[in-house]
Amino acid sequence: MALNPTDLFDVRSLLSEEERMIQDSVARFTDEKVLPIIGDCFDQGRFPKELVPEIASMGLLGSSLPEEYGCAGLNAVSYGLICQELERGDSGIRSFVSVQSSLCMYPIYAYGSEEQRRKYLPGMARGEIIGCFGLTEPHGGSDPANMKTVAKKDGGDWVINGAKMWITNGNLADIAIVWAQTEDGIQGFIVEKGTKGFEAHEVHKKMSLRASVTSALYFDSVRVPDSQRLPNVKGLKGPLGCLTQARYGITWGPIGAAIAAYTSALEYSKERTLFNRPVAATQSAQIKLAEMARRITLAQLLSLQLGRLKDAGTMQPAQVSLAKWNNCRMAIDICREARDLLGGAGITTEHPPIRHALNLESVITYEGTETVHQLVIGREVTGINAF
Ligand code: TGC
Ligand code: FAD
Repeated sequence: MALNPTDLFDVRSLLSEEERMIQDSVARFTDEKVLPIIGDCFDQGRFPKELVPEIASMGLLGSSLPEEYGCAGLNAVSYGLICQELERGDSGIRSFVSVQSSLCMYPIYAYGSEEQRRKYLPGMARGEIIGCFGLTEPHGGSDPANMKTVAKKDGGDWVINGAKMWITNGNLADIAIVWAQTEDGIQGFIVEKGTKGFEAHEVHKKMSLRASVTSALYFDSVRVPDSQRLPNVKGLKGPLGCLTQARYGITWGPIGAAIAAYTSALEYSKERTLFNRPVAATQSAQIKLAEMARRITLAQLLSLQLGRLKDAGTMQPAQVSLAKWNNCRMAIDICREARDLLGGAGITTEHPPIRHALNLESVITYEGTETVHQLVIGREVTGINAF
């Protein structure tokens, strides 16, 4: 029996029936709603906000959080499959879901008060309240411990001053999870849109993640009551704990981007006839396609095992770093190679490889650059901190 070219090791057989159903329904959404419009969205630099209600109604926002907050209560593998199928459409759509779920709903759930959970989570699950996450600052995102944004206690309030850079969803968001230095270490605050002194400015001229909103956030003596502070965490482990959640999903997402580019190159090279035979009949094209299939297979198995560890409660941040590094590198290499196999046709957004390759320039950079993740693994195996 012929093997499935996009699942050579039948990884799907390792999924539960519920996980397969979730994957299929998100795959259908991507095929029917995302793929027909996404090339134009990318050209126009437009995030397709009109898709948010359906994304929410499918239970894809905060999908791993409990049902009592209006969420779907799915396992980690299901969240991964959601990310994979969304990113087969576009990294910008997956980014929207990652930020909302792992970087905004997760900290409210994990570090927030019960009152904050009830106030925000159900509306966020319905897509009525959109969040963004402000950690990175203009002077250097890889070293968030060197944070310049400060929050000072003033009576029962906090006054926040500083700036955040490259913030996904910034201009779309109704609330921002903002990390600031305090006398007690780094703390998180929920800052609502419209709070005096808080502004978001969209970043333009992007050549990557064009179907996603990216912004700079400014805080000029922004006053929030203590009830907007996340009370249950202090220190860098707060934001880094959120990053572990988001990075986990990002290990899966690029598999989807790679599958989209590989499938496109496979089909194109079978149809394109040069020197009296299909490009796919040449040894060099077959080696390229085989290499893509090999690397996708390894990434699928890596993320699935990572998901099983997460569901078992034993996943370690260094394991997430290895998978984020491996899978982003795998996907960007495949998308560039697939672009090459399409020749000139590969340079337009009529075909997906170049859009995915450009998007992956962001994905390999955000949530910790490739170098940062390599150094995390270096630290793990040597026991020596090179940062
Ligand atoms: P370090 O001394 O290693 O750790 C400080 C404290 O944090 C704990 N910790 C973690 N906790 C949970 N998850 C992790 N991944 C953790 N890594 C560390 C650690 O145990 C310690 O806790 P405690 O209790 O001892 O205080 O901190 P460091 O300053 O040496 O930093 C290490 C480094 C470089 C790895 C870290 O700063 C880092 O990861 N830098 C990269 C920053 C980054 O990834 N930024 C991402 C911003 S958000 C984003 O990009 C969103 S894009 C979203 C989208 O659109 O999809
Ligand atoms: P820098 O930290 O200045 O790094 C510059 C270079 O130095 C990189 O090549 C890096 O690998 C290298 N480097 C760093 N440390 C070392 C070292 N020790 N040794 C050797 N080389 C090193 N952030 C948020 O907080 N929220 C968001 O929603 C968000 N969304 C984003 C969306 C997009 C489209 C992009 C592009 C970024 C987003 N980010 C977000 C920011 C992202 O997390 C940062 O860009 C990333 O962490 C890197 O920070 P930086 O851009 O300041 O680069």
